[in-house]
Amino acid sequence: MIKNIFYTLVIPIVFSSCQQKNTSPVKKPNIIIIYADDLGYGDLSCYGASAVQTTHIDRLAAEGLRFTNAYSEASTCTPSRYAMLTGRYAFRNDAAILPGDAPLIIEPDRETLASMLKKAGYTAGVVGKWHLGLGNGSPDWNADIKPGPLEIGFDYSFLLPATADRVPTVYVENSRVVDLDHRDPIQVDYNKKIGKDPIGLEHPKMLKMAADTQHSGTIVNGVSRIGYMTGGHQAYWKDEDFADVFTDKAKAFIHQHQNEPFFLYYALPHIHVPRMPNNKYVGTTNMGPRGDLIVEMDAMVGEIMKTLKDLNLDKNTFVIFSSDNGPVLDDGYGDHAEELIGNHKPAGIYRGGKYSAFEGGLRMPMIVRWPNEIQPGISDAVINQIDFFASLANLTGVKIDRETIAPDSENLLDALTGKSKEGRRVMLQESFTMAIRKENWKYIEPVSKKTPDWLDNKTVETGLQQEPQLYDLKHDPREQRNLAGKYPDKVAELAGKLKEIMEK
Ligand code: NG6
Ligand code: CA
Repeated sequence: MIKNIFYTLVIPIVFSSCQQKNTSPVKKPNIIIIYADDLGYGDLSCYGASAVQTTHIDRLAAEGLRFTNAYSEASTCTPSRYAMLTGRYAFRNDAAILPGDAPLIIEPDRETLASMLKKAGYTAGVVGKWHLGLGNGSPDWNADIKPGPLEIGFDYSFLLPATADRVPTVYVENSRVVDLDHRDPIQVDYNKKIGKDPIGLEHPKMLKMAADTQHSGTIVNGVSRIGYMTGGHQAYWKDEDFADVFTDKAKAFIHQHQNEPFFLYYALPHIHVPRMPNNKYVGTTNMGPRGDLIVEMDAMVGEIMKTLKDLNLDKNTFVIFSSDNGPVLDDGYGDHAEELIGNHKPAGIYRGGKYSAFEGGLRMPMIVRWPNEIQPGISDAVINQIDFFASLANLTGVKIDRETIAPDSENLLDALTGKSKEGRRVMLQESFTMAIRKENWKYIEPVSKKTPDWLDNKTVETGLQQEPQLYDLKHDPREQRNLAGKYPDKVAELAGKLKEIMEK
């Protein structure tokens, strides 16, 4: 474990503002981060959507604090998650979208949200999409898969190892594949076909949904995936069951730990591709699977809130709802997301989406609810998910050595709980380039190539340009007017600040 960590289990100072009359410290809140996948700023009705109704999340917003300037650290999944769990910018680790057989990228001696909260007496669990790698090299899926969440602070894990569109298509509970028949061992390969299982490229007629070349590997549940696998057939998941399976696991964790402070990182696979809602939700919107999955996801949030209420935990549970990166329509499968979008604006007024350096890729829906401490309302404080670490350390009274632990996380507890409108002044943003937001100014670093090859034939606006870009987010939140030519001094200042932070 990292040295120089000083902490205390008693938290009277932090909770002085909410102490009861007898001055005994208030019970630590449970903490739940509900983290959606590829859900955009405009995808919820409480953020202005009308083509989909998200009643449970809207209730969360009505009873909590809804943010308008909240950010994921990156416009893709792995870096956003790395940064949120470690409080460290992901570029420092070179974190990028991982294949499904990548090793764990969080170093075992690095403090995580889970290991930090354990020092305050929390039991930590993760249920859902992981995508931070597992094991040391390419994991042996037939043995103990270590290191994983349990080696970096979690007490329990139930995972979809990478993404639903990547093999292996099996659940991993703690260190083991669930329901694995050892007579049918799993092998995974990201370079070449292995075994006899059909692949999308050779058997397109077997597919429920058309797929692009990158998603034309092994067919599981009628859907071809990225990568190849053989074996493990009994352990295959069924995508349409995700909502029920993850809801059961999350509820079980809450039930089991209802009498102690717990931290649950609930990483929903929704609404990432392949989009395959359960029959209960098919047709609940006119937008096809992408819209229907939003409704399914909303119901999953409702289930968690109901569980908290039933157990009388909802007043003292700090629930954070957000997403890992902006929205995308065509992400490799023929699910008609583009044709059926109608007037719906997945990124709200913002430009770009998933993979983009523009705001649509990074500005996230974010709602917090903790009735004991948070007044309902709307906040425009700038806050990044990377700041959860230092803020929650402050909340729970864990002292962290800022040189080594969560070095890029800012303690914004007052902003997070609505007691202050003051958020971050400076923030880096990652995509296929780097950007920096300082107050209302945003600078995007130029790059030599406009898109990675695999995005060439997609309608994704990456925001990558060969020229520097400078936007005034206050007067031009849609990033339409590049002011780099007009304000070279501002460009130099922000480029300098970006470099300084990156070299720190
Ligand atoms: C991309 C995949 C995309 C998605 C993404 C990760 C291709 C063409 N596209 O490489 O489908 O899986 O990785 O998404 O392979 S994320 O939300 O986990 O970052
Ligand atoms: Ca994502």
